[in-house]
Amino acid sequence: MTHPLVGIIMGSTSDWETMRHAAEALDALAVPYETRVVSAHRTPHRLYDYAEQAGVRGLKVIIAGAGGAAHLPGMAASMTHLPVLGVPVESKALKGMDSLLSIVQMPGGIPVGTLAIGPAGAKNAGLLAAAILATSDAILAERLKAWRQAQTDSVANDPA
Ligand code: RP5
Repeated sequence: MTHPLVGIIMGSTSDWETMRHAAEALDALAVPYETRVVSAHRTPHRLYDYAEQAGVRGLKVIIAGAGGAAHLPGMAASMTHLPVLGVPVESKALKGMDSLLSIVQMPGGIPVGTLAIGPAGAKNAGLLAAAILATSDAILAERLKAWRQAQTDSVANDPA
């Protein structure tokens, strides 16, 4: 088993439909990751343990997705020095604006790199985690460049 380098955490199993896009981006680049449900509100002790142990266990980046009053990314960031990428999950009531604002508006001193609302944000969180890892992994950097080139090559010239 390859040791996970990225931890994908989310506040609820209901977030997986969004967060699976982060996992798929990491799959495409052969970056090992783990997935966990860790709720800031419902399982605060699980969050504390996860964030405290993440660096010691060898994780390099955490991707945290949550919706509504989305405290998970900020709370995780407060308890680890690892880079934390926050994904605002689209909420039913406020379409994810609540998630976005509660993740992005961190006070100075504890950063969370906040992505777009929903699946695009999750996908980009996976790609950004890979890019962070690629700064110290030349083979991964080549895979990432190839992935981006394939994306470029797939864009049609003509809309019809
Ligand atoms: C948040 O509440 C979760 O991140 C999820 O986006 C939202 C709703 O959770 P469920 O009621 O579907 O479990 O904590």
